[in-house]
Amino acid sequence: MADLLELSGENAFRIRAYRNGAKAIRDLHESVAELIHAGTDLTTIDGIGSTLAEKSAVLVKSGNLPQLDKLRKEVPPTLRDIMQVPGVGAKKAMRMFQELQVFDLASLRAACEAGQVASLKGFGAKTQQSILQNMQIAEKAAQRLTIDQADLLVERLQNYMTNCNAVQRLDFAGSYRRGKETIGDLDILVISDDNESVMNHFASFSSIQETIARGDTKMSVRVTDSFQVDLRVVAEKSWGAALQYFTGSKEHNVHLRGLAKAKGMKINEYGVFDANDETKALAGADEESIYALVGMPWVPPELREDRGEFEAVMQRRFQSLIQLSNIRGDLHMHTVATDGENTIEEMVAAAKVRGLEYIAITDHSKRVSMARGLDETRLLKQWEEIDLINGKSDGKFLILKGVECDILEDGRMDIADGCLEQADWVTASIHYGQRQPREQITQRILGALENPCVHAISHPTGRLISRRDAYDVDLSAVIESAKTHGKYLELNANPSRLDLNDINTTAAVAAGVTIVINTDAHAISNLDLMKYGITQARRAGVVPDDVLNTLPVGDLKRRLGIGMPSR
Ligand code: DGT
Ligand code: CA
Ligand code: CA
Ligand code: ZN
Repeated sequence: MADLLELSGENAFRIRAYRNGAKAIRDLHESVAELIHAGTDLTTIDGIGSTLAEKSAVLVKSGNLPQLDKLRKEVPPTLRDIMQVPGVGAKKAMRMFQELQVFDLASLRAACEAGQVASLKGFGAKTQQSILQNMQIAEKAAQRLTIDQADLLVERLQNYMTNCNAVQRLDFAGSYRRGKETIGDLDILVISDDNESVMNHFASFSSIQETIARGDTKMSVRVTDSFQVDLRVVAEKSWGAALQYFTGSKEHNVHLRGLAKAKGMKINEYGVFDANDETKALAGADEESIYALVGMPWVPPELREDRGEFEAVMQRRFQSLIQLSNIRGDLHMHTVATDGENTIEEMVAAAKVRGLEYIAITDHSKRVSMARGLDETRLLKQWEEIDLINGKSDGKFLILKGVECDILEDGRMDIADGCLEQADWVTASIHYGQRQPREQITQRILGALENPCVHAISHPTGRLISRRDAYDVDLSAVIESAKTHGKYLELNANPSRLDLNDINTTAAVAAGVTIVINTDAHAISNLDLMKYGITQARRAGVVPDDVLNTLPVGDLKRRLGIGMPSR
């Protein structure tokens, strides 16, 4: 509302009142909606006057605010993105809207490239040039890093920061610690009694482009490609409280603070305090004691999303969430026969180095012609080769004869059943016809699940993180059918897929479906992507028993009927 008021030329005093009010509500230690429902007088909160209190109540109770709706009609809300471009304020944004119909970043770029902005009175070629340059910053800042991209930066920062003698302890909090699939900014937390030295050291990190803000205990910078990194320095006695607070999520913290309040305590980033005597710290040095005070076990960061972690049922899983060391095999990977970079033998050697007991070779089927997908003849030949390699081994490692078989646009399987029957492991995928209507895509996947030759569905929703949405599929029908037919659903560990996602994985496991976590490796180094699948599985509350490839090789053979005469 403040942004829209500013765009519409409202006076500065009123705009500031809304900005201050928004900040006051954002910083509250409880949900403003709950306060309003409980009949609390919001004007007792610093920064909220009677007008704001009244409007907040209307917004919370009815779900909308007439004044806001009216403003949204007068001023396109996307103008706010334009205001984020350094050097473009509300006045410039509004003039470009009125005179050039520029209403978002894309139309701003087009207007600049057509030279229209330069010809506006009071703008000129120089302004237009600087807008174009600064736009890239605004566009990139809006992007989130995938978890593997974040890891590259984390590793460099970790090495660099631990070189500073004043740093006693360091950890990464925020969405990174929660293992979210994308990261908006990095939050570094440091223990030190010499804030100045830590911040000076941080300021000299080679990739820093700009310092956004610097205070006594915190500092925000932009590094290469406009990514933001926040640093906070805390005292040892507040470490746990700060780590807990800055790990979030905000929703988790709001819930936790509510529980503390009901027990007469107050939690903030410095510690847990007696609500009646805030000089009395009850805990703060470690996270465990904070959770213990509200009567709950320590919550693994991956689960801190206020999606059930406060319930006893979920808490029983906390102690036994899946870990990378539980994984015994990998049932989806490619070789030089199609679009992989390594041979079967090379994949086997790399898998052994990583402590695996079995892998499935699942090259593409012929429909994926770009990857030189295998037809029946080439598949059978590859399986003969696998038999040979298995025959020569000491029996401790098993290669499953597999295939990633396309589900064709018309629902048929790309490989004939007579051939599929001879495989140890068939995982079915959709790569073509992803834009078909919901009904059709769902039927294709259900058809594959009903085929007795098929064991699993790979990357079941087809999404590519930040690049392509999931296809339109009735996933509950897929989960139900997988359960009925005893089939497996994949959690593809590739950080640009992570498909199933956390929420869908929870749904599959809750329905009693066993999942399989695979790397879909196209090169030996990709076998290391398994850890991202594990993180996503932990976010879904998954324990080893929920996952097929935690089984030792003997159990896996029995489960899949490998080497049994009847198959
Ligand atoms: P991101 O960076 O968008 O991927 O997500 P987060 O969760 O890392 O969010 P971020 O970096 O804004 O803040 C880190 C954590 O700090 C967040 O999860 C909870 C806490 N936090 C930050 N700002 C606030 C705030 O204004 N109010 C509350 N209650 N918590 C906050
Ligand atoms: Ca963050
Ligand atoms: Ca942050
Ligand atoms: Zn694949």
